[in-house]
Formats: sequence, C-alpha cells, structure tokens
Amino acid sequence: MQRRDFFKLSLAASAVALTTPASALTREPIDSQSVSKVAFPEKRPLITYSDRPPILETPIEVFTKAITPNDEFFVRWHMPRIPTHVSIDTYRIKVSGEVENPLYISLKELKSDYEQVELTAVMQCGGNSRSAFVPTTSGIQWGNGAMGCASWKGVRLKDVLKKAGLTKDANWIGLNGDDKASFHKTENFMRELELHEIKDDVIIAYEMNGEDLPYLNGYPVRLVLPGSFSDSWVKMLSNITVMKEYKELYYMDTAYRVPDNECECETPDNLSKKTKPITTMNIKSVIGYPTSNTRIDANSNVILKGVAFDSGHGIKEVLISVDAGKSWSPAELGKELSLHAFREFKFAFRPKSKGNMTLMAKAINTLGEEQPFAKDIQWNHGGYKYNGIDSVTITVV
Ligand SMILES: Nc1nc2c(c(=O)[nH]1)N[C@H]1C(S)=C(S)[C@@H](COP(=O)(O)O)O[C@H]1N2
Ligand SMILES: [Mo]
Repeated sequence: MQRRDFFKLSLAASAVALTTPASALTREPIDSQSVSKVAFPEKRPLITYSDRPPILETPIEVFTKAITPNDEFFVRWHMPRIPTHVSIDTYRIKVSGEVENPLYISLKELKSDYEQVELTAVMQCGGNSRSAFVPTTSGIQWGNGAMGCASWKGVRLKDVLKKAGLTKDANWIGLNGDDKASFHKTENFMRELELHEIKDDVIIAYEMNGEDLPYLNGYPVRLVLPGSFSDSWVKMLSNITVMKEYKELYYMDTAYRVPDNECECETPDNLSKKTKPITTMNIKSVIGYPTSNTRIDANSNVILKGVAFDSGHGIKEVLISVDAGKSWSPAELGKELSLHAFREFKFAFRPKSKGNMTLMAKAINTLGEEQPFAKDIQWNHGGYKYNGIDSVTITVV
C-alpha cells in the first residue's frame, strides 16, 4: 500500500465520534473496564477513552504473552487532528539545526542508506495504571493496559545524526511528528532529548512485529527508546531539530514530570515545586490471567499467567501469592527475549476452599529492586510511574 488513507479506514470510528455521549468517554473503575463495541482501523475493539484523539487501552487478558499483537497494542495521541493520510512517496524526515548537512530522508533512503537493526522492547505510557492512585490524579484514568511489547525494526538515530554531521554546538535534539493542535495556542506534541540519552538502541522504527507500523501507532516511522517511558517515543516522526540549548516546551516542561526528590512523591496539599522528567521505567508486573471476578471451580488446576519488565536490568524472579500477600512462591519464568522485553511468568495452583481468593504478583530485578505493595505506593499529582504489586481477586465456586 503506497498511501494510507485514514478517513477510508476510519468510517466506523468517526461515526462513533458523532454519536458517543461525552459521559461514555469517562471510564468505569478499574475492575469493570470493558472493551468498546467499535473497533478503530487495524485494531480489535479496545478500551476506549476518547475517539478524538484516539486513546485506546489494551485489555488485561493480552498480558499473558511476551509480544503484544499490533491490533491489540494501546494507542495514545494528544492532538485531535492527527493526519488523515500519509503519502509514502513524499514522506520525509527533516534533520536540521546544528548540523553540517541538513537531511531530508525518504522512507526508501531510510531503508537503504543506513544499517537496519531490530530489537524487542516494552513501550509503556508514564501514566499506565494511573487509576490505582489514591487520591485520584489528573490525566487519563488508565488501567494496566497502556503498555505493550513489540519487536521494532528501523535505523539508529545516532547513525542519522552522524550522517547529518553534528556541529560543536549540538546538545539537544528536538523531535516532533505530523500531528497538529487544532487550537492555535495549543503547542504541538514536541519532545527533546539530550545528546547523551541517544544510545545505540534508540531507533527510528518503521516496522512493528514484522509489519508496517499500524497507522495509530505512528505510521510510517516512530522513535523507539528502550527502557524509557513512551512519552518520548514520538510517532509519525517528521522533524529532528538539533539545538544548542534546551527550548521550553509545554509537553516537556509541564507534562510527564515527577517531583524532583528521593521518593518522587508529594501530597495534594504540598505539591513539589521542583520536578524532573519521568524517563526511566521502574520495575513492574501484571497478572493477565485470571482476571478480577473470574469464577473458578474449586479443585481445578489454575495456571496464573502474566508479564514482568523493568528498564533493562533484567527480571530475576517473580513471586506469587495466592493468600493475599501472606506467603510467596516463585513463578516459572519464560524465555528472556531481550532485557527490555516482557518476561512471561506462570504459576500453577489448585484453589482449596470456596469463596474469594486474592492473587498477587511481585517482580524483582537483577539489581534487587522490587515492586512495592499497592498500599505503600507514594503519590504524585500527575499519576505517573505506578508500579504497585498487582492483585486480582477471583471467586472459587
Ligand atoms: N506524534 C506524537 N507522538 C507521540 C504522542 C503524540 O501525541 N503525538 N504521544 C506520546 C505518548 S504520551 C505515548 S504514551 C505514546 C503512545 O504510543 P502509541 O499510540 O503507539 O501506543 O506515543 C508518544 N508519541
Ligand atoms: Mo503517554
């Protein structure tokens, strides 16, 4: 397909935009989240928070496997006006600013003039699981599904910068996509990275799980930053601006920041004045099966399944509790696809008595860092970096 026409693909979705009452855009509490009846182009029905811009969450059941399928991968845009079509023949990535040779890279050049690399990495929104914060914070009230793991193919951002030739004044890289704000005073979604953040595994990706990127996940190219929260994984990447100094931007200076103190925490009455970008992901795991409120026969053999990840140190073990956190036993870990990938885990048990049963999973990484109990999670006003021990209550009948 030479051209991706979002309008043609999205008729069903735009019909909803006209008919969905505003109240349908606010979500039920975490246990009763449900998928929408309407699917967006290239997506199965997902949990829908907004259709303009598309904000879609992956249902929890998908997190029993290390790779998240493209048609179930979550979606988050900030601007209601995302481009409605992309012409592959004319699409260019502009590299300008503090460079010796400004570039205007076509997709064809991207695939032929640079070394092609492929890596598997988790992408997670900094606000994933935000609905678990007490008291409630501002922002999309995500459950656990604003994350996914895929194999990404593309070229190193470093190689592109090398070809452009950085001047001695190059310090910051500004990145933005083709989505535009509709209100003239709203800033476009732009991000900045300091040169040292651009490691060898930071890539401009054009493939996800062996296919073109889905339109809603940033077709035709997006940035991939293994280990970092996805607010900087710029989609529909069209501009790379090399700068001498950091430029003040709404989406860098106001959003995706936590208190700049040891616990990265604050209270609603005493908000921290100093903040820092969220950047590195913390250790986390979720249970994909069974899900809350599942009814299970007493004496049946249950295989609990889920995924664990951190920022790339590697998962050492996942401990499971079937008695609400009183005792813990190690889960069986799946293959390590890469240090940045989801690590599958499973744990077999037989419920002994009837009634409610609370299952928990706690991941520990090779540094010895582990997830805190949900009750010990410290609060921040943006609701970022939630990584409390996941807990699921099932009913044994
Ligand atoms: N161009 C563009 N890139 C973007 C955004 C956006 O609004 N516009 N949102 C960012 C945020 S906050 C997230 S969580 C991820 C979501 O990526 P996805 O839609 O592929 O899941 O994209 C990031 N890149
Ligand atoms: Mo995000």
